[in-house]
Amino acid sequence: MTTVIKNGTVVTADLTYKADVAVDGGKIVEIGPNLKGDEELDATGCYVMPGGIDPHTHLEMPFMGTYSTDDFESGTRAALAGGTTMVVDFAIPSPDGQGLLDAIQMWDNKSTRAACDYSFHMAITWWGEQVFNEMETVVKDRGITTFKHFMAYKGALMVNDDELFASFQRCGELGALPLVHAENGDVVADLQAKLMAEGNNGPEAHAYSRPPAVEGEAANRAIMIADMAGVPLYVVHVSCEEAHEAIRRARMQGKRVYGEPLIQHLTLDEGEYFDKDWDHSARRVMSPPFRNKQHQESLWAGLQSGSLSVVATDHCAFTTEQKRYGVGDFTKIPNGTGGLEDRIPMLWTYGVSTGRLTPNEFVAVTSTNSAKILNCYPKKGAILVGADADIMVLDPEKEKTISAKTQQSAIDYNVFEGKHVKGLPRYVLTRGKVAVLDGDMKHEPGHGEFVKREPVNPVNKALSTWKELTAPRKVERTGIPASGV
Ligand code: DUC
Ligand code: ZN
Ligand code: ZN
Ligand code: ZN
Repeated sequence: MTTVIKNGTVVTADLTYKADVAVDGGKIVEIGPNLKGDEELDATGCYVMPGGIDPHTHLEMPFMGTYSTDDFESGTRAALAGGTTMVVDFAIPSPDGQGLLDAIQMWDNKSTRAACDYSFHMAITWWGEQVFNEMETVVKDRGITTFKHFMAYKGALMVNDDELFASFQRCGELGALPLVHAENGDVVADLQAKLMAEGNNGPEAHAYSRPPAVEGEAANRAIMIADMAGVPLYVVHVSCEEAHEAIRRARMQGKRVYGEPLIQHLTLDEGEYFDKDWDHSARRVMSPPFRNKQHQESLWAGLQSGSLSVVATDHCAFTTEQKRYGVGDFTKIPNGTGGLEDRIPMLWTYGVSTGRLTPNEFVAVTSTNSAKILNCYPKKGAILVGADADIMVLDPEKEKTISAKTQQSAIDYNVFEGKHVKGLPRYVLTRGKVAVLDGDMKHEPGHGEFVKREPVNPVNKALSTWKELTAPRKVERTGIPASGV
């Protein structure tokens, strides 16, 4: 059966043109004028775009004494409702020595009810020979080519510099890409203890315990360690100028470093933590925390200029009841916010409608760039014959006010509550299956498939160090030089 999306304007990361798009067997089979199909979807006045890819989610994640409430079923339902057709979640081994393959098995079990396609990043939460060896199987047999490292969450998920350097080098050998959660976990732990000792136990103290310098220091450190290991680097949830500045500088030096801001940091600021009731602030506790307006401007500038590459959500949704585990001790508030359903309409409203981003740039940062960096392009992130028919038809005139009452997520609030958005999906197709039809959910739990990825990444070095790389110097120690040096 052929489905044709008719009369729309195709918008990709680099082109805008009028065409119909025909879909069959889960793939795009034809793009052109006046196509005929068994089923026709009218896209008059709409943009036909690659479905969104969210490169950073935590569905049913065991974390801080509980599990994030949106699982692969409600999480991918929320994704599809908001025009996202692929999520990349994190398989996280328990740091007490769980094997990588064991953890993947757990995430395989969690993801059976996914309604859209998905892939995994692998987290490195401890280091040893078993991890070193299993990384090869993870890359070659499981098609997981990205490894995440937490530089924060001391005593839990955090890894130290020796472990970072060892793992980054292993990534280099395997053609894999390391990711970092860049925050200095030692400094955070110390600031948390001081704030608690002073009686600052409310959610606003969460923001004070993780200032921008904590993030900037870790981003710089990770970039330098990646350079020494000769691997590219992907910095997740870049929230502030200090981390962005490190990424910008690295890229200017020829290093392949990618930065990922979140829709939350782009559109919500630190005011959410102050002079608000406990529940309001605690619901917005995530790491890194929301920042002030200057940091937000830095992130928007990065998307415009290309120094930041993709927009994600870090979707990690906890109910109000779960957030209340931290009453009297902000360090026990489960860290995380939702955003899967809202990322695309929020970015369109605050990014494209304001003139900050062009529609093509919007497609690049919501979909195509992730597919390229994570190496699943053009299966994903493309409107091309042969690509998976993951398609979002965006109606720029359709509007709504975001509310927990109408959301797909399983939690009881929404951090964007009350925001008016204009630019919503009219249709969403996941591998050819219509999952959203004029606002009605037609998704099918279990339809989602795992997306395998191939290793590819090139050696990464600052331009200034390429010489050493191509012609290693052998230093002969023949005594003290007669002059100079
Ligand atoms: N930050 C969060 O807020 N939640 C999940 C993990 C993380 O790093
Ligand atoms: Zn993180
Ligand atoms: Zn995360
Ligand atoms: Zn199906």
